[in-house]
Formats: sequence, C-alpha cells, structure tokens
Amino acid sequence: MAYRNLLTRDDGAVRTITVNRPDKLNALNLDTLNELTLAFSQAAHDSSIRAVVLTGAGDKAFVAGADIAEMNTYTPTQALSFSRVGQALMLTIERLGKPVIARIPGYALGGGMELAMACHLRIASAKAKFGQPEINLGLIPGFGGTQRLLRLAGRGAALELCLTGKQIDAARAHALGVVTDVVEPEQLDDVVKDLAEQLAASAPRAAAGILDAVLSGGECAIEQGLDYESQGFALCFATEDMREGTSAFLERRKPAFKGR
Ligand code: CO8
Repeated sequence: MAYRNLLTRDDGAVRTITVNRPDKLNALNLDTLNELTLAFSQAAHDSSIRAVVLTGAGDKAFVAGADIAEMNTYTPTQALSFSRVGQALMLTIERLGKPVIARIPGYALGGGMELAMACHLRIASAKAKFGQPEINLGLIPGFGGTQRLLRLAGRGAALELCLTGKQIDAARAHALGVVTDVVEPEQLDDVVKDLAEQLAASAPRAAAGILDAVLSGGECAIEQGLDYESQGFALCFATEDMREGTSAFLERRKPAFKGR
C-alpha cells in the first residue's frame, strides 16, 4: 500500500520501513504515527516477514522527534491523544513478536529516541546523536521515553538525559546500553543488512519466545519471568524448526529453519 510519510521495501523476509519526511528530519506528526502503526501491524501479520528494519530517510536523521510545529497548536486533550497514539505505536513495535532493528544514521531525538528504544536492537552510525530534549520545549517525553530509558540505561542516565535535555553522541549512547552497536557511517547499511538477514533466518518461534520472555520478564517478579521462559522453551518443542536445529547440530550442518 502507498503511504504519504513512509517507504516500505521487502528484501526476502526482511521488511524495511522508512520514515520519509527528510525535509523535517523525519519528525513524527500524527499522520506518520498512524501510518507507522498500520505498517507495523501489517508486518506482524505477514508470515513471510521475519525481521523488520526501521529507519529514517536521508543520512541526517533517524527521527528528530515529534513534529513540534504540529504540537505547538495542541490543546491538552489533543496532546493526550497524540501521546497515547505514540505510546500505543511503541508498544506495537516492542510487542511485534518479530525482531525489529533501528537503523540510526543521524539524530534520534525526543520521540525519535523513544521510537528507537521501542525497537529490539539499535545500530547507530558514529555520526548519530541521541537525546530527550523535551524539557527545552517545556515538555516531558510523551512516547514512553522516561520509562524505556530508565529500563535500558538506569535511573541515573534517565534523569540526566531527561532533565538536562542534552545531546549525547553514539559512543556515549553505546556505553549507556542505549545502542547495540556503533559503526562507521559507510558500514551502516552492510551491518544492518547482515544482522537483519541473520535474524530473519532464525527460527521464528524461538525469536518470539525470547522477545516475550525478555520483555515480559522485565516487568514482573523473577518467578513469573521464569514461567514465561519455561513456556516459551516448551513451545519450541512443538516446532519442526527445533527438530531441524538440534538435528543439524548433531549432523554437523547448517540448519534451515522454515518457520514451522
Ligand atoms: N519537529 C518539526 N520540525 C522539525 C523537527 C521537529 N522535531 N526537527 C527538525 N525539524 C525541521 C526544522 O524545522 C527544519 O524545517 P524548515 O527547513 O522547514 O525550517 C528542518 O527540519 C531542518 O531542521 P534544522 O534547520 O533545525 O536543522 P539543523 O541541522 O539546524 O538542526 C536539529 C538539527 C538539532 C535536530 C534541530 O532540527 C532540532 O533541534 N530539532 C528539534 C529536536 C527536538 O527538540 N526534538 C524533540 C521534539 S519533542 C518530542 O519529540 C516529544 C515526543 C513526545 C510527544 C508527546 C506529546 C503529547
């Protein structure tokens, strides 16, 4: 389907979703949030897609935040609705059940950093910059940034970044655990492609079980988290992929997972 603010492309089992507002550094207006929600729902329900890459058009920005021009006129009621649509999108991404990689060529600020943090893995160009600058606009993060930054990097970093609104470079974001890897700009596409292909070739039931156990386990007592893990582990034994993976090991060959 044709989107106004997104580009989508399939390479085998990898779908790339690109926020395509480069003139506005890919800022998220309501229309873009709604289109992203639709695009991710479609990726979730398409069994031929096993991994998703999310990025922004151009090399200057992943996403430079929520659209400040649009927000400038919001009433508190509209702001609440905008925040809820954004938060629901972030949950849709986080709970997609398939691995999502954020490819971050440049600025990931405000809602852009929040969007990146909702993804499961984040690969940043060495030129990327991160920050939660909402406080400089008289705002607080509204798409889950206070919560996901807290969980990813701890209370100290969450308070530091949200209270100061300062930008940090990719190396500091990596040191804080906010990004998975930092690569030279010219390596970004190859690194993301290799990672996405690796994830897309893995057993989907196993990937879904890992996502569920890690994401749900972070929110509950360890006993309940261990229960999620046991159930996910047991479910794998109902798949052909588990027989294939273990047989391939014993037969000293590479497994070919079929998603069954
Ligand atoms: N919203 C709208 N337009 C933007 C945004 C944005 N977030 N960021 C950049 N743009 C636009 C600029 O207005 C400019 O447009 P134009 O050419 O028409 O004037 C164009 O993109 C290029 O930007 P700059 O000229 O500013 O480029 P620079 O290289 O000089 O600066 C920066 C790049 C540093 C990234 C700068 O653009 C900047 O600071 N952008 C804003 C960053 C920011 O504050 N982001 C946080 C926004 S608030 C937020 O995300 C809250 C999320 C939760 C909302 C929930 C609410 C209910």
